[in-house]
Amino acid sequence: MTITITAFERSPDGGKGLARDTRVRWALEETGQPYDVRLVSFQAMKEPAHLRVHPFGQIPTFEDGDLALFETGSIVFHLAEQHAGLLPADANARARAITWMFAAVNTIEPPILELSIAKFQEGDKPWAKDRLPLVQDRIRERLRRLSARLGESEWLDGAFSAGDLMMVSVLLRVRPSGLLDEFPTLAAYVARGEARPAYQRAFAAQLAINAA
Ligand SMILES: N[C@@H](CCC(=O)N[C@@H](CS)C(=O)NCC(=O)O)C(=O)O
Repeated sequence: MTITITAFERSPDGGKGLARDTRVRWALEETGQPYDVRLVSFQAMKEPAHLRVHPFGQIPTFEDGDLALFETGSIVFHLAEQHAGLLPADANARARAITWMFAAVNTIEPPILELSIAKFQEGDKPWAKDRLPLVQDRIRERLRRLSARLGESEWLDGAFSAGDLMMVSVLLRVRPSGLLDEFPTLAAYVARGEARPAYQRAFAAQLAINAA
């Protein structure tokens, strides 16, 4: 049975790898799992067939036999549990890597998401100009502390793990704002993630669809 994920028929970023199917593709590549992709339009995502798999009408989804999942954190965690390469064998190290996965989606990603909402969905509101710097500062505060924790280390906790995969993926989404480059330690960390052959394959696969 082949794994099938969903991705945008046309990603709003035009193939810069910021749509969240990229992190799932990356995990599939790191763990050596072949997969198919079902492309969906914005309209199809809100129709019953897709809503049966993704209750919020979003991408990506993951289907493998009779298992259907949504939420990238859960999908990457599932892959990391099923296959070698993304979680350490030592129980404590494994728990710490999982903690970083949660930190990525629960602590770092929310203010980054807030920034795109402030810019693209609420940019025309009368209070938008006052709100933007507040959101940017909330991101800076998170990045400052993450950068301090990473320090001179290559990855967040020992060898590359699903925690790094999720963290790098989340940080990539803030790079277009210029905020990531204010933290050279984190910019270099993200570049290390992007240099991994598995990331490159994932990136190229989503680009091929969007450039077509
Ligand atoms: N927390 C979800 C977020 C999923 C998400 O926001 N997906 C975006 C694409 S990156 C989407 O489908 N946006 C279209 C929409 O919400 O209508 C996850 O990590 O899987």
